[in-house]
Amino acid sequence: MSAQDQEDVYFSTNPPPRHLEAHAAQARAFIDAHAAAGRRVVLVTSGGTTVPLEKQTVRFIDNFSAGTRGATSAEYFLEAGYAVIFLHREFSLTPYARHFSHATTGGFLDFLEVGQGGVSARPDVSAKMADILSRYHTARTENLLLSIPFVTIGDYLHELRAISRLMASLGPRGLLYLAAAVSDFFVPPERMAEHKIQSTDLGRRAQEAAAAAAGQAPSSADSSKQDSEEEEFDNFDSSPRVPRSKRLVIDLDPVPKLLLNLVDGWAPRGMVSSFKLETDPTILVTKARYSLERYQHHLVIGNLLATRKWEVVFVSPGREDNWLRVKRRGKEWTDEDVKRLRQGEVPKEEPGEEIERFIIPAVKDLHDQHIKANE
Ligand code: PAZ
Repeated sequence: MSAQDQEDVYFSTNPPPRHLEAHAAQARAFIDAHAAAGRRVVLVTSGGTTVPLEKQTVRFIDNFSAGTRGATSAEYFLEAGYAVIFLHREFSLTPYARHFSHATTGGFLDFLEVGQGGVSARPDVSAKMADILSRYHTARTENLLLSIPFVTIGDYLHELRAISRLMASLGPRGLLYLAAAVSDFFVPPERMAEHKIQSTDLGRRAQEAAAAAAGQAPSSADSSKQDSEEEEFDNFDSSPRVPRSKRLVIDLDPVPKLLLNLVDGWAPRGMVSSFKLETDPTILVTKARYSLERYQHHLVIGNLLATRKWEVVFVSPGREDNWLRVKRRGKEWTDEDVKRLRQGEVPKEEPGEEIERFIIPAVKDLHDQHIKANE
């Protein structure tokens, strides 16, 4: 099937999120305003997508990402003069609020106190809060930050396509910075149970009886349990400890790889940079380069789960791999330290600074070159 056919099938069979049209209208107004002002716009995607197991979703599979990379990057892009569309997983980290909403030292209420003049920031955090608040207010009052939420993989792909197509009007001045952790597998709607999947026979039988009374066949997610009720033998597992009838076997389809469609069709003149997350250090660069060649975009930023706040590698066409690393608190990196880091060994202390402080200027530099070559 061609990439276009895959796109058509996916989007015609997976329903759009409820607010897609409203979000697209907001994004259009935002992009038009900044294009008229000659400002660059970046679409930052952030957080993990979910894969619902039921239409009325109680359970879902999630992708790892707190949203730190995306939210932090958004702040540095704003500092670098970009207007930012922040397409993020609902309730994940957001720019500016992240400093207080998910601090390891407490929740946001822990930063406040009640005095005679009402509620105020705790004196020890007040200067930091004033600085962050002032940057947040500038972003809001100057309309430089548009936040759009998603939850599921379907929401994400619909929103990504709609916003990327709008970004096309920016030509090379549009930048797509895809940091979200996107599911590779999903349950297609025709195989998804309507209701909460039952874990007991009682629940399943009640569901089947209700479906029979309504003249409906049970959904495939429910009926797979029927045949297997007496079945102790299992096709997938040669020594099952629990009969198949008692397990939940989830059958997932691959999510179509739509990055090629984005690069070729949705925003063909913009600069597209994606992230590649791996846990095995021996394959990181190879996988990043493979992704670059397969999707023909402009930059892949590779990172290891364990060391992602310490080091990333820029892989881009015609250039040497470029490793960016944060400074250590009160120490220099030795060759041996770097070797261990690159093997995925995490230093004991926290990073001395945010690695996005280095990532964003380096991306901007490549974006400058992209604009120069394509305008
Ligand atoms: O949000 P976070 O800071 O916890 O994690 C960021 C990340 C590791 C999800 C991101 O840097 C990344 O690699 N995104 C792409 C993931 C992927 O390969 O699908």
